[in-house]
Amino acid sequence: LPAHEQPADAWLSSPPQAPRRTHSSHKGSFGDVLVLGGESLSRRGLGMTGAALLAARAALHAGAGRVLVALLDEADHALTLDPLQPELMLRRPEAMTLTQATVVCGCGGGEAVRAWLPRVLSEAPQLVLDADALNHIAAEADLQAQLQARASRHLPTVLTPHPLEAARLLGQDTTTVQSDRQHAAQTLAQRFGVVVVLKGSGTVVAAPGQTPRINPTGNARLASGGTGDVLAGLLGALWAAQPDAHTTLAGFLAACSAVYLHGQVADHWEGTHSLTASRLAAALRPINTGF
Ligand code: B4P
Ligand code: MG
Repeated sequence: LPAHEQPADAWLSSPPQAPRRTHSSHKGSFGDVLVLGGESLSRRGLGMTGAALLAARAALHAGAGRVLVALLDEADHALTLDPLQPELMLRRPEAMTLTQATVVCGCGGGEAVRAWLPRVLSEAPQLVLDADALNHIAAEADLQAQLQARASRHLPTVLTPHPLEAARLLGQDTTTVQSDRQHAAQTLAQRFGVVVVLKGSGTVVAAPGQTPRINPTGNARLASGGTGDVLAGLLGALWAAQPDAHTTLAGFLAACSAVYLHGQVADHWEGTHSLTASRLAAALRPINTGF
């Protein structure tokens, strides 16, 4: 069935998961999200700092306990504050401890993120890889081996490619990927031992040993720059909050929940303002709050 005709129950048989935000909870109960990114793909033009900040804002609004941001472009190292979102904690990349957080890597990041990938792949206990991180991995067999090594060490990873990024990872063209999206997502999931979120109309979530899911929510309001970065941050927040976050199943459920909620905001969007990525991030709410 086309995605928009999928019964919601099929998706909700594995319903969006989140720990309850109980009365006694504190920020440590919901985990840290660490966003690494921000540089553009080419040194010819900077300007992807926004991608990392969008991911970070999304994680904050979705209920992460703490959100840390490492902007990889040297020009941004002097920044200590996001004035529109002062809750975010900007840190120098070299001052980051990767081992305590759910790491979201690659929203922007350009060439600089390449240097960080070996450390991120080896140390992050939970890892979301997007955009430039995926493009570097697609281009280098060494990085692909390091990604596979994470699976052997039972360190879970979620990849969030759009069709072009998936095509690069598979060594195919976009038309082939789009001709059988579930197959493409499942092939990537098996090859690297990871969860795969193949984005686009009818986002597919695949993982080894799981039946691929097609997200029934979302619409073309999401077809604008930055919404993918918001998804990555939202996913990081939902994953960080899982009590058993260190499993691939937790990453799979967080991915299912994130794409569902991301699409739902677009489906419920009303009013005269268009749905920009900033507004999408600001519209996110923690789930399962009980209030
Ligand atoms: P980039 O220039 O790398 O774009 P980006 O920075 O990754 O943008 P962003 O992060 O906002 O968007 P993303 O797609 O990650 O690459 C863009 C290029 O890649 C395009 O020029 C094109 O060549 C290729 N490409 C990208 N998407 C493609 C597609 N679907 N088909 C063919 N080629 C494609 O994240 C966007 C978010 O919005 C995702 O969550 C996605 O699921 C959602 N979304 C977008 N349109 C939607 C729709 N119609 N229905 C439901 N959800 C939708
Ligand atoms: Mg993207």
